Amino acid sequence: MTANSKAAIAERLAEARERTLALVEPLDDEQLNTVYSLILSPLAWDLGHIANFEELWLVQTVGAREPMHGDLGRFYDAIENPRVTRGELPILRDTELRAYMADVRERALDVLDSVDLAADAEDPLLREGFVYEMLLAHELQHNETMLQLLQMVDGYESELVEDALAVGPVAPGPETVAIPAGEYEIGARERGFAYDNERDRHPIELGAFEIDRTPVTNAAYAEFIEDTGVEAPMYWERDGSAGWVNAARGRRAPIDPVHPVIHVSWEGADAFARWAGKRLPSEQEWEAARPRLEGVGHGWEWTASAFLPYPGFRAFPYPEYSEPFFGPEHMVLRGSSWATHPDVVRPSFRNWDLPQRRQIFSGLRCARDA
Ligand code: AVJ
Ligand code: FE
Repeated sequence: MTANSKAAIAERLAEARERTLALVEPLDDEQLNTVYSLILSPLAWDLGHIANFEELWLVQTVGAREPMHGDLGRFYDAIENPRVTRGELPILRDTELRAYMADVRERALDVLDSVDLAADAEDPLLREGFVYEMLLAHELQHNETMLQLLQMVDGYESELVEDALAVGPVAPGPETVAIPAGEYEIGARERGFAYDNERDRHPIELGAFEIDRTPVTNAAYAEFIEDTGVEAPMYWERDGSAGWVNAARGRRAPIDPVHPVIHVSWEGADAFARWAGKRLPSEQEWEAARPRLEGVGHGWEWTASAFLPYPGFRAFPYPEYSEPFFGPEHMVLRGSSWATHPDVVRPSFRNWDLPQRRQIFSGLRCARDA
């Protein structure tokens, strides 16, 4: 790799950090330390965790340097510290937190100067800049987690949120696309950054199925709720007699009937699909159909698939990203949401969460056997 691409990496790291800091810019230190939800971290934890993850990989692992704050890292370990405990931890806060983020970045850029990122580099972490891609993805993914929390902050306003939420309506047109039975390739290709859970790319057999060209809209979900009494999406509140408003960020904004529904649990998504006489697609069906789907990108889409390893799965570079979550208790979401940075999005990307969760920007589309 050339000096040019090192410059490109440094530039992208700077852009991700700008985005992270822009998200919290409207908040004061007290708000950063507030526990708004027991299923989400206080923002100060996310910020320190982003920097600590960077120190761990780009400074300690790649640069062979000692940690700057002794064993501080154990408080930012996501597995050791479940979200419900994160408000109480002796993590960095306020001025110290900001200084740590800046110091880590300075060291990481210093190390970047001296590493070999060639395609034939000896260390697989460095080959084609893998570890830097991982770092970027990690910070940008935490931006989305932060945006989940920011929906709970009354009065939170940000241009970034306004712009990203300004989606068009779900386009009218033919309702479903037919996908023929056959063999399809699933998973990430050999080259390019992907997480361990997206490999190995492998063939699968699918029966013929139909999948909705567009995701389920707010109007359709509202009709389903009225008909069944199923729990409304998170942040929906009754508006007078019949309608609903969206109370995210402490505001009461109209819900646009033609926009894709979000903040739906897997349980709600699955119930909707059955109510509509259909079912959720499997994640393999979703990936096979991906080139023919519209409306992808406003909300993650729940699938019928539990989060399981692909054949030949090997944890890389650290087991805690995927392995502890494999099993029937986590369901896969595909696509991306308005809060997902484009650099995180690819057809093979697998997201997951517990089936009752609604704080994520999650909707659905339906499928059925042909
Ligand atoms: C892929 C969104 C489920 O937030 O738990 C961030 C991403 N992993 N740091 C999560 C992640 C480690 C992960 N999800
Ligand atoms: Fe993380």
